[in-house]
Amino acid sequence: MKLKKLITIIMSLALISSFLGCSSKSTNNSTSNSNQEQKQIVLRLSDTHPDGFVTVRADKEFARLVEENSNGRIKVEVYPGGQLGDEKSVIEQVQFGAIDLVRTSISPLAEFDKELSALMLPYLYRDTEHMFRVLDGAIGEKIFKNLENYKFEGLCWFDAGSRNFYNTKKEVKKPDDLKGLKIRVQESKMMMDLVKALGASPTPMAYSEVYSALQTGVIDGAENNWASYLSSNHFEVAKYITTDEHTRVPEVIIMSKITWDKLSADDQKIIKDAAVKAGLYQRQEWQKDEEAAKNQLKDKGVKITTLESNSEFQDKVKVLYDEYGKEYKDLINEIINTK
Ligand code: GTR
Repeated sequence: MKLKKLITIIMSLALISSFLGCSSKSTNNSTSNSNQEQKQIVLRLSDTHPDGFVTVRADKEFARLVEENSNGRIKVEVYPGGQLGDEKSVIEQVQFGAIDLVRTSISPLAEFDKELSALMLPYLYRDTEHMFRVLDGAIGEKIFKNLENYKFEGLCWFDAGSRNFYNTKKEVKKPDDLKGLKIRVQESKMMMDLVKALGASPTPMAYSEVYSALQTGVIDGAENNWASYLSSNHFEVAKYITTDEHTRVPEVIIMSKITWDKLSADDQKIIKDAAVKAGLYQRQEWQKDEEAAKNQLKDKGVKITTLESNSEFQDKVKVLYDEYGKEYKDLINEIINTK
């Protein structure tokens, strides 16, 4: 009996002590886990361009600054090369919070917030400086404010130069030469209207599919800036390019409003400040890369048709100001009048 009682006591003590030990351990664990959870934030940023491209370098600069200014607490993982999907589908995922951030051209984004179309009208800006005076000022701020209604938080503006037409078939010297050509455009209504206004037939398509579509003749041409024309290797299959500079389409890093609203005001500030700095870094790098791309393309035997004047192209696309201008007349005038 005595022995049995002793065993029972010993077992009960062992059980109590193991319970206490366990619970205190698990309390410790859960406390440190929840601290950990509160502290560590991992965000995913998607970019359609490949590693090494100027936008991806700027994304990584953004990630570096965020990590540095949060003492390693906030990490931005950069996914280049469209690993998380094509631009339009990534924007959708950012909208419902499945992806936190995307660096994107505003062309596909304008499908979500129509007001952005006004920022990419053909021949709108006098030059890069004019464009950034608009975007870095009150107009850019208003645009970002409006984006919140579509569940996006605008963080910064990137440069993407101006876009030119290129094709597999022939030299294009005037809009008429584009007649009958099937030209790939971004998934954007305005880009389709622009190509139609010039007499060509637009085919919207994801960026990743353009190379093989050019190669197989599904399309005859496309349009883009110098750096993308080089990095996508489109020049290998479409070697006729014309310097018509039909539009300057700014680019952005945007965050999902769902992610943004979960962050503390301090963390929001860390992210916003880092993005603005990364934007300035990107713009400097852009100038260098754009020039280098042009030179490399010349060396690679691309046939560049340099227009002395693009006034014929300008005349043809004026109709877009009628269509889009009605709704955004004030905004467009404000842009034009920005000194
Ligand atoms: C590039 C832009 C990309 C993508 C691409 C395209 O100039 O940087 O974000 O929009 O054009 O034509 O799809």
